[in-house]
Amino acid sequence: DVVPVRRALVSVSDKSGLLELAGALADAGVELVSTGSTAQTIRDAGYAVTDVASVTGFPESLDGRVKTLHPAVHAGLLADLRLESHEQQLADLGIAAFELVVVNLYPFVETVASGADTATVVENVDIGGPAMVRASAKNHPNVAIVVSPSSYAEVVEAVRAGGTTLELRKRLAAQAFGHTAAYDTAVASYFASEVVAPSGTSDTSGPSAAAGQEAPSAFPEHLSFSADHATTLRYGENAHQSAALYTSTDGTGIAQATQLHGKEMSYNNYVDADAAVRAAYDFTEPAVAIIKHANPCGIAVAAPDAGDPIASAHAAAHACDPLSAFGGVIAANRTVTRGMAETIADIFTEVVVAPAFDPEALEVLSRKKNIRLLTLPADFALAEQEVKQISGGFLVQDADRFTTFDQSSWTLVSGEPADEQTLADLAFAWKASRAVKSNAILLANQGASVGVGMGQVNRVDSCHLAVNRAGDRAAGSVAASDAFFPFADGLQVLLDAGVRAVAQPGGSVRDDEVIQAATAAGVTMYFTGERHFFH
Ligand code: 93A
Repeated sequence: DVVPVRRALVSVSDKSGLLELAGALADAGVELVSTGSTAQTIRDAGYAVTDVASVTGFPESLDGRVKTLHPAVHAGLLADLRLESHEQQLADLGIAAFELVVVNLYPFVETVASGADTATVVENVDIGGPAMVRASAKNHPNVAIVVSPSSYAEVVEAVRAGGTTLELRKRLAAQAFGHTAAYDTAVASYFASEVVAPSGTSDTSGPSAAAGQEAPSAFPEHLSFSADHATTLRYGENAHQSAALYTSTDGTGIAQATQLHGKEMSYNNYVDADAAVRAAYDFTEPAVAIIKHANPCGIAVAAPDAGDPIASAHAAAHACDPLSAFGGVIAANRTVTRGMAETIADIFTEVVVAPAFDPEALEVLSRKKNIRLLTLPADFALAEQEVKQISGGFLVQDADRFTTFDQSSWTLVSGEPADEQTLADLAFAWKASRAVKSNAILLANQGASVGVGMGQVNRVDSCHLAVNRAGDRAAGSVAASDAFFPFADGLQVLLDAGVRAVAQPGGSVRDDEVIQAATAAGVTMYFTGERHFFH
């Protein structure tokens, strides 16, 4: 299965390492075929190179939009020379096969990051490059496809040793498909957020409003509070701060909760109850979130076969981090049962908030004088807009929701497609990670968080925290990250701990590095295409 390399197609935007590669291939007697500026660079260095136009018999045209998109190139990439019929057809057509393809794509992500206008960004959507990459990766029994300068040395070594092995070609093909998938994810998210913009803003440079959204020009009317809607609180975040709760007039959010029992709600109780409800209500299945200082110490959904689903979700959420759950705030998205109440009764808990309590549950929990029990209205909804105060003003934004949660739109960028259970665990981890303060890393297994890393100022520390909290439960768990991995280092912490699958938005300039780390570990990774910062 060793394929000797006689002819290579080289077409690269990133020219780093190009001359060393071209020199080594030329010395090994490999014929080089290249596009415009790649050929020029090689020729200027004194090596022989064939212009792709002389292979296609067609000039590079339309400002470079059509260079390699030609059957004389693609038949040479796609012919399966294990088949006599393919070999015969190539001979009849007078087309020579390529055994090595070196392509890296137009710098799309870098062009977006530079703040370029839409026309320039669109011109940097590479069409011919991905076609060659995918054709060569598909045809890996015959062709080695190289998409990163970091693979040049290994490939040169193989060429010198007599050819590429099937093992190497398979590995390169996996990287190649990951590379084009990441590239298309970046293109798709750019189009969703920057091109499909409100009329009149589509050609401006710099950040524009999210698709179809107008910026709120006036302070939202339902948030125009009056003293009629104020409740004085005993104190604020600390005992020396005075505080009040102002309730909005649209009937949404935790401020609408009715207290059935316990001590007066404090400022911090409201903050944590809000975070808990936000987390639990992200799930349609029975779910429980346990919150401390606005971060989850456990989130879980009910086991599919549980006799008492909400009690099973609570037990699993509590098991994530029992130490931190001491003094926590619990939210359930279903009626609290006696079973759940009996478990809570043994754990010091500040607040339990749920749509309702079974009478026996209320009886059990009411025996504790201080525990605050809150119910939510039957038509409970979280607020559509969020307001955050900064000194001298307010920031207003649409609430971050999973209105478009659709796992089928995720892109597999590394490893095998996940089986049903793993996909379910990834969906759970991804949703749960949204409740974690950034930078968020959440490890999960069987519908329950097993380790949460939160609030760190770099993603590596969040990964360490999640792995340490999970302990021996990290191995075999799945991971979600609220934003992309800027480098492979954070992901590597998860891989070293034995995480089996990962969901993250993607979109980093170094996605390739990150995908390669996952691929090298044989770990499945999906790009979700959507970031969920929570600060
Ligand atoms: O404009 S394209 O989408 N059309 C093509 O036919 C084509 N062929 C190669 N882009 C195309 N490429 C890309 O050109 C490669 O992916 C590579 O990034 C770049 C190399 O062009 P040059 O050698 O002129 O720098």
